[in-house]
Amino acid sequence: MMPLAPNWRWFGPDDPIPLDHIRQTGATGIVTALHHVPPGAAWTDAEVTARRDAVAAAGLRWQVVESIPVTDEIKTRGPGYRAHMDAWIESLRAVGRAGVGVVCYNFMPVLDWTRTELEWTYPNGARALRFDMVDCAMWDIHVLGRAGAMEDYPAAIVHEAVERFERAADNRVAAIEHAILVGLPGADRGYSLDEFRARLALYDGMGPDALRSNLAAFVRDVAPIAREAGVRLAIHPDDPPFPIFGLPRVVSRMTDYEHLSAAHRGIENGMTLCAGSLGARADNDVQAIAERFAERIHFAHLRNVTVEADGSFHEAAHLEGRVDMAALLATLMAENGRRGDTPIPFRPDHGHILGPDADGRFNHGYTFAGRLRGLSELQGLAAGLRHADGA
Ligand code: DNO
Repeated sequence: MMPLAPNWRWFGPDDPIPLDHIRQTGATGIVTALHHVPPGAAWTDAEVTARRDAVAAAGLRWQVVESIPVTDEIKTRGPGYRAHMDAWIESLRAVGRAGVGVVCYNFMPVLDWTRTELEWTYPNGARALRFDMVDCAMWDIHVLGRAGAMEDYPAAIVHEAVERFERAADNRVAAIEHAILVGLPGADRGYSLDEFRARLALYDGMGPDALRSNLAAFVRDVAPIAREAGVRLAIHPDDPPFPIFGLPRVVSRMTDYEHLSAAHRGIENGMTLCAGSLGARADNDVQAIAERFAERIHFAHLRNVTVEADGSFHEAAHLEGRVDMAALLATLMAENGRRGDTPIPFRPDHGHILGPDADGRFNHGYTFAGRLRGLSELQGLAAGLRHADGA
């Protein structure tokens, strides 16, 4: 067993949590992106190396790019496709030249990760992110007014959504909309309701097969370039890992990874094992996915999740919830040992809002104390596992 490389996500100079505080957490690597460059535009060598050097000046190393945004133009192969592809590839090459070895990306249509509640009070008084199936259905049916929305949820959820909407205060509905469309960091951008509708229309008539074949084509185009550039690609799973708002989802389950790895066998066609995203569906066995595709895991997001009876879920503390973190860490460290090259970078993914975080200086999901708790627990668990293993 070989230790993983502890990383921390930093949103760049605008992140309220500075690099010198991150360094004190025990993280040695940084996960970041040029968040100020608009999606679809190329990253220049000058900007990439400046960011790398700023991270290095703080005593840390930029190990993972999360993410170079893959635009809807690329995902749909619509107008603008070629220009956005060229830019994506140029950015990939710039990252490779700067010596950053892993690029995380996703293929989720329109929305990046999605929650309906940003500050759900956890039983112990901390606050956590939550996805409420009924709130999602309520907003979809009554506010977005999407054609066919009612058919996309089980009858019991629709029934509850209709009832809840009758009683719901306007500001509660507005808070749900804010959480879905603009509240979360790391997404390429936020949307107004009209912009969101226009984006959804880009996918009109596109089912999972068409999106899957666009993803396969994307991977076949970029993987050989990544290899040449010395970069490993790490696709992030859908979060949540099921279709929402009528949009297809193709990176949610074991079978999706089978299709994906068949598209390009080279190891540079890899994945971000996001335990919390994959864990948010009760029929996903996260451990089985990790074991089956261990050699393709180039980056890990470690966090945990509790799935509720109606399919809603909330973010649990890192060692609680339905993912067996000890088993997962053991698998990743064993894989590290087999590879014997650069250790797999991981980051404590998300954290609760804990005591001192309440001053509000964080991006949702990316608190200081909450993630520090997560990182510390994960590092402690990893040390214990290695001890037990005699390493
Ligand atoms: C959320 C993140 C996502 C992730 C992208 C990767 O916390 O895991 O925003 O960065 O989906 O492209």
